[in-house]
Amino acid sequence: MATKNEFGVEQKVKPSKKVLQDDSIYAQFDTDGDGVITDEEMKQAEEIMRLEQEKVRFENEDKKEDQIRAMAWFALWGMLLYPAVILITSILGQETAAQLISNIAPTYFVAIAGLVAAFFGAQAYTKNKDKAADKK
Ligand SMILES: [Ca+2]
Repeated sequence: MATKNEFGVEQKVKPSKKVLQDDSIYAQFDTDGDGVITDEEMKQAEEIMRLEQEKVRFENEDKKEDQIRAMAWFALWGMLLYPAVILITSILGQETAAQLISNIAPTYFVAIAGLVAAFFGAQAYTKNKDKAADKK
């Protein structure tokens, strides 16, 4: 916007009010719909966005924990069923298979034990970390 003053010099005139462009994505912050976005409404919008982010973060954390828990259970069940599988193959007369599975067993058990230990270790660690965070 430009107008000429009494000396004929063009001057830019500031609009007295700040106006949002048409279809502005920030128009939604005007919660009471009076066309004015107050500092209060701005703060509210910020707070809402912060809470939503927090919620997404918690949900992701929750999913991750479920996944790890399922994996730990799967590993434990594998450990429990391992001897049964050896027995079954033996009963079915698959002596070679039974022998092969038995040969793998030491490696398998050590690996699974490591996995489960890591799981419990991580659990204990995060629990301690949460406690320390609460104390702050
Ligand atoms: Ca408003």
